[in-house]
Amino acid sequence: MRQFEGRGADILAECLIDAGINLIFGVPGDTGVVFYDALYQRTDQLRHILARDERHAGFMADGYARWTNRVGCCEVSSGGGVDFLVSGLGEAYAASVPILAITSDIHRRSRGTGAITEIDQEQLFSAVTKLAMTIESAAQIPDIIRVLLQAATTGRPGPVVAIFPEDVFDEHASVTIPEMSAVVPLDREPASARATHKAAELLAASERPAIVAGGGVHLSSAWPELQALAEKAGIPVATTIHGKGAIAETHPLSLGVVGANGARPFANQYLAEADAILFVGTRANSTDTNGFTSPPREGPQIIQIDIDTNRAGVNFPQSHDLVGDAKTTLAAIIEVIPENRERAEAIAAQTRELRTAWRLAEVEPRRLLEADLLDPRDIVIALQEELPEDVVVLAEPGTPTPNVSAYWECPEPGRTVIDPRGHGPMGYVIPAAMGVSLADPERPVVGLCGDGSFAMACGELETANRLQLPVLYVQFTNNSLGWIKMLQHLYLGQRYFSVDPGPMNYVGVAQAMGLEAIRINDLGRLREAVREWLTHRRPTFIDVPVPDEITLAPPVAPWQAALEGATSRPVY
Ligand SMILES: Cc1ncc(C[n+]2csc(CCOP(=O)(O)OP(=O)(O)O)c2C)c(N)n1
Ligand SMILES: [Mg+2]
Repeated sequence: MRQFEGRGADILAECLIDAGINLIFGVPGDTGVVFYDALYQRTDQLRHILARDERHAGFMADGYARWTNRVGCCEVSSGGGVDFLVSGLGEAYAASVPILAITSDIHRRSRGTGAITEIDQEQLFSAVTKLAMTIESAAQIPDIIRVLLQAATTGRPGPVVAIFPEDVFDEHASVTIPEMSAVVPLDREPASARATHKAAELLAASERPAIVAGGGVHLSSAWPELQALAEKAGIPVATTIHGKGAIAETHPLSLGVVGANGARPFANQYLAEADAILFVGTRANSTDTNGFTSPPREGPQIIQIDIDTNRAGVNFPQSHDLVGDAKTTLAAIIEVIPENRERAEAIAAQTRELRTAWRLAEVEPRRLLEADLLDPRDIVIALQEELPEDVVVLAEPGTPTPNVSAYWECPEPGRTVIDPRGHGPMGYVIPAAMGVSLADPERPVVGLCGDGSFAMACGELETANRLQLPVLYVQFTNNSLGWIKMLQHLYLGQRYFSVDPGPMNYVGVAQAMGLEAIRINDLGRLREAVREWLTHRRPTFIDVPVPDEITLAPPVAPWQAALEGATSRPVY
């Protein structure tokens, strides 16, 4: 708690500093220039990262927040800026990522005049934020920022917006700045003791139990508790894509990713046959459960831990719900659940066998129709073999997501694979990888992209070059919106429509943005290029030609079923 006197813009900057925020991703605009002046005077405490597009400023803050479990901060201006930022927050909202967005707005005197950039920002942001508040006087700034940070970091985290009419930035005030925090989670309330005991009883009584861990385990840093429960009670752990890495995927009790996108078939099968499932910190939606078959809605005993009352049990209405933080609730279950080392050993042996058999089947080279294309599976495996264990990998929708989910194996618990599965927005990885890299500059960061996504985000590569960020982008190039083409292929009689844009000189574009860029269609050469990159860590782009999904189906469970004769299109 401290006193401060100055312009609204200075008060805001001081609040951010007190909350421990030291990076802001943004794009300047007319209504925000006074805030930029406040930032200009504080560059030693608050670093502003100039993005080239407001969507990307949102995605950078999102990547930063997923990696650090702290609030990511972005700022944009009225009109075009806020319109674009909506696209940068939708993913974060759906994926429970804490972001504080600061927006400027027209002068209060101009309201209703049809001023250029005028729009109702609270309404605009209402579908992509937990809370959007307009600040009507400089004196209110500290309290409102504190409330917004609290909203972003408690319960199910998410984006919040502070909207500043430009004259509030100019207004002088003398304020008390209260204590505030930008760390997630702010509270760690466990579920009730009664609900916890019942969950422990149900799990102990089951014969074929399983845990499905989601992104909530990462948000709550519940990795040690998850592993300890699995080991004590003998329960194998699958994860959703957002939960990937919640337990080390090399752990004997790990089943890897489950669901409709990137699951190992044995994981889906295990979940389909389990008699008790503990969901932890996951929406447990159709994609996470392979269309509610792994596990099915009817039959097994479902237990669901979620911090959000509105989430626990929604998709499995007969579930036993535990409303609480993942870490403390798992710890409470561990306290009361009986030890079952015998079951742990038996399941570990079985899981090891399934995993080994699957791995062996997957090392067979697959015949590709065109000789100079690489198999996305082999690219992912080669990258993992060449990259150090502490690398963070980001995966774009399209080819990267199912291949990384299935073939990348997180060696340690933690959110080292970041995959935007809230909405799956194309164009996320190029900027989000920069957010991770800026949060942790020593760490190697690798973004796996698609060519369709590249077209949406390539302008941002200039930022990676300007800041000389140690990011390696590897693009799976099929010159197609391959994912959608595959849907037309499987379910719409191969009537391909508007899915084949013209090819682009991707390497040329990346070079023009200042990156080292190269096209590689040989696995050995790719390995060499990765090793080279590790020695210099300059921003680099590698364009790798791959077959599209219709030629070589990725591990997407409903597609594999369709190829074997199933006719119904998956419903999200
Ligand atoms: C912003 C946005 N628009 C549309 C979609 C729908 N969509 C999902 S995957 C995909 C194609 C992606 O193409 P590309 O990046 O080249 O990946 P590929 O499937 O070819 O590997 C599209 C259009 C989306 N996910 N995001
Ligand atoms: Mg493509």
